[in-house]
Amino acid sequence: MFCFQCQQTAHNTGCEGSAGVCGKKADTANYQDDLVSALIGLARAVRKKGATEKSDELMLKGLFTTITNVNFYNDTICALIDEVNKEKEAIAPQTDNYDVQTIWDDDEDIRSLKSLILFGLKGMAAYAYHSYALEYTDPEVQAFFYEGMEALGEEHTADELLSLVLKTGDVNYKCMAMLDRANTETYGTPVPTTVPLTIEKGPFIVVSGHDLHDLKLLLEQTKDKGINIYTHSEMLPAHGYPKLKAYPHLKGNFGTAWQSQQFEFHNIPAPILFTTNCLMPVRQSYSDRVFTTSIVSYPEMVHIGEDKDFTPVIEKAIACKGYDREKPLKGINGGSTVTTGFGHGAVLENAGKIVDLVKKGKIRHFFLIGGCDGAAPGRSYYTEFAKKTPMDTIILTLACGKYRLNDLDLGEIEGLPRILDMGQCNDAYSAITVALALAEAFECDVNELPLSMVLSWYEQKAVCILLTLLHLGIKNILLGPTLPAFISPNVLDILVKNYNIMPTSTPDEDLEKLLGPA
Ligand code: FS2
Ligand code: SF4
Repeated sequence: MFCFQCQQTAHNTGCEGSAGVCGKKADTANYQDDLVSALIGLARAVRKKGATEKSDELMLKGLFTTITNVNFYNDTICALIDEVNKEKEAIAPQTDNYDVQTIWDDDEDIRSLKSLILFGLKGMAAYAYHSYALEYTDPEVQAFFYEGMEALGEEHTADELLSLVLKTGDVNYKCMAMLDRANTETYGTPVPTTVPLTIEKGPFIVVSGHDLHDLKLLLEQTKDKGINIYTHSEMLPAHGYPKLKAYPHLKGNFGTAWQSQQFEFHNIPAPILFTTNCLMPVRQSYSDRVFTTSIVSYPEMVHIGEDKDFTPVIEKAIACKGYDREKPLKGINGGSTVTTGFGHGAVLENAGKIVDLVKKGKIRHFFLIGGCDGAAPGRSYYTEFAKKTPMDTIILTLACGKYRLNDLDLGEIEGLPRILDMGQCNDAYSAITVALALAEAFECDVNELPLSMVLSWYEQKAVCILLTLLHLGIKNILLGPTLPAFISPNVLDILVKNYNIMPTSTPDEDLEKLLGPA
């Protein structure tokens, strides 16, 4: 095995040997590579003869399956490889697959650029798949999966690959816009919402991952059954959507970000449903309570299939009985509630007020502190950074990295909370929309706004978001806790020269860099 696609890769160079840091075993990693190789074959076939509904679905499913912390189960990966090969043969017989190992063995700059495209496409596939679940598709987005995947199996110059890297960012922007439309048209525009972290007594189910459609189906199936539903990790923003918050048994949020699950789920008296990443290797103390659905799977865990009949999860919740009294859980800074629902709809409703506060000098600066969380000790940087931001600044946040700071009480500026949770990682689209609207209101370039992006990355969705920001010409991004291992020194040099992308250092140093001396 060789894998260096995520932030926690071994020694920040690559996972090799019998298993990765995430717990993915060597044979699983190799099957995932075989799946990518087969998907390149499928892309070649489609580029020759045209796509089918099946090939569209397989491309999204296949790429999503190989994202970090999604799928640990060889049987489902091998079944998917067979399906991809069959579809490829049906479309254009005798089209060759491509051995993705060729990329890992290539010249380091070509490998770096192709990795940016491949990992960006994996992230984008997750967003396209969530849209697809809500019956939203975009032919331009779909076509680019085939174009990008085909290109990975061809020889290209670094310049050609660099333009494909930026095109990945461009198309991902459209993909995130599609998912934003899908979510808001289906569930309503998110509204600011306070979410308790206390678990009420009685049976409950914890729902993790990003798939709002699965959550909605579970809410329907648990209606009036005396079972409460709690979100976990990236599912928290669900509380802001009017059509989801309308369910009275959607009670609150359980725990913090993904990397704490083995500790937080220890002996939990309830089942946990994983709709997407991030699933960690399952510990025995809760292994009879983990359920997977959709793209997620793990050996020996019960998988809820396409019929989405959640009866086994519901029965487990009843059998586990929940806590026998209220369980007051806390955020990592000791807070007992968090807020969410500040997507572009809610924030831009206040656009006039915000512009006014900036003009009056009441708001000096905006920080987007967001992205993935993870286990690296350096990630406490983001908590410290948030705590040190001056009182006349606003923090926009999103994705699971927000658990580092979302229970802090940082006060308000004239009624506007200083921390605004915009949603999941895909709601980076909301942050971009707000930034572009502010640039328009101030009649300036987005890089001239009093706005700094302090981003944390972990898996491949963060890669496609970063590419979108670069495509939009956004400069001076601070990226941590480490730079991606797959970015070669020469490629980094290009990113630094063109975009002034910077690694995070210390909160004090970075705040001074962004705001000037205190
Ligand atoms: Fe967090 Fe994990 Fe959201 Fe990432 S729950 S690191 O998949 O996509 O962000
Ligand atoms: Fe290593 Fe990350 Fe790959 Fe897992 S996904 S094997 S931790 S690089």
